[in-house]
Amino acid sequence: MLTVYSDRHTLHHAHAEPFGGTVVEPFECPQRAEYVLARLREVGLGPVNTPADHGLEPILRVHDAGYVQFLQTVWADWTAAGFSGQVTPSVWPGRTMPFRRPSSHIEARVGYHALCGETGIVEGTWEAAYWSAQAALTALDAVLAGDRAAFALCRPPGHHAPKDQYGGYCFLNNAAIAAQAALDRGAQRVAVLDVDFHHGNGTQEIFYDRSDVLFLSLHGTPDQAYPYFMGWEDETGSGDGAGFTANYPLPAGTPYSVWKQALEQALDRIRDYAPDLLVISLGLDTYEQDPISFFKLTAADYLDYGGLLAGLTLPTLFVMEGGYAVEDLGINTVNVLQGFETVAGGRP
Ligand code: SP5
Ligand code: ZN
Repeated sequence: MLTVYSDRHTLHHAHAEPFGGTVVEPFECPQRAEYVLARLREVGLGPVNTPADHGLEPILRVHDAGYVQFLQTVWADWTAAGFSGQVTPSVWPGRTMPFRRPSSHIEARVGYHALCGETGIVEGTWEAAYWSAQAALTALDAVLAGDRAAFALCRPPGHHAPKDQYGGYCFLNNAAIAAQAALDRGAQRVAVLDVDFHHGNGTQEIFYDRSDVLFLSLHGTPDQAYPYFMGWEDETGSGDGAGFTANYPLPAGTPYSVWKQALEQALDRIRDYAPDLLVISLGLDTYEQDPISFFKLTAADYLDYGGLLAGLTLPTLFVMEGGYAVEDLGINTVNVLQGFETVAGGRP
């Protein structure tokens, strides 16, 4: 299976993350991608290509132009205001404030575009996010050209970003950008299955009122897990999209046996939908040793469910999302891809 990877991800390296009343090293760190890259080379998964530049156009099919401009200029504006460290929101348009007009102050613009406060922005964040999205688009090229599957080793991740907000370590929604690009290039229907531990709120929001993308997410219940305010079972889509969102919230301690039942329900929904393309938002933070999550999957479980995904016999694009047990992230990620290939029968 082809992997697409850009070493420019290292340009995004936040310095600190607020966590449970203290400040810690960011969980979402450059070493994550390095471990995955090392493991897929070790097992000989397949070639590793650098992304081709598809420009801003496919990004702007999903994200607001004003938001993209914000990401491009936020670091310069932050430092011009005399600030340093990393871009950090300190104020939001509160729930009861009537939103009349945007303030042009950098602190206001940051608060306007920030979903939450744990995600730092540094000088190279935009460039890293841009090439992360290009990796998803380039891996999509391979699948549209006939490869059975391809892997976009994206960093930073994307699934928490709706059209004009960043947070949850995400800036550009790589999976959504790829799904939209597939539609723009002739696909009729795309299914996005989000197996990251966290609800894919950004992807859900982007496609919520549309029937050309079926969005499904297995995740920690909003009662107990970030992003807390979304991902309930009764969020099923609206308007034309009614019935085209499916959420499977699961409680703390969920073992693979239970997680797998939810997965099989999701796979049934995908089979009924009969999409032209399957996009997997591949987060490995369902792992039993993940430091910020609470499911109980083991390394062997990743091999198993990779095979179940292949059982759909669909062209499949894997897009890297979360996973913070860094030293085991390579094994777990590549286990999903190898489990897939064992059932799918390798390339193409
Ligand atoms: C892509 C992805 O996996 N993003 C995850 C973002 C999670 N960020 C918030 C984590 C909050 C953890 N709760 C802190 C409790 C401290 N005891
Ligand atoms: Zn996650």
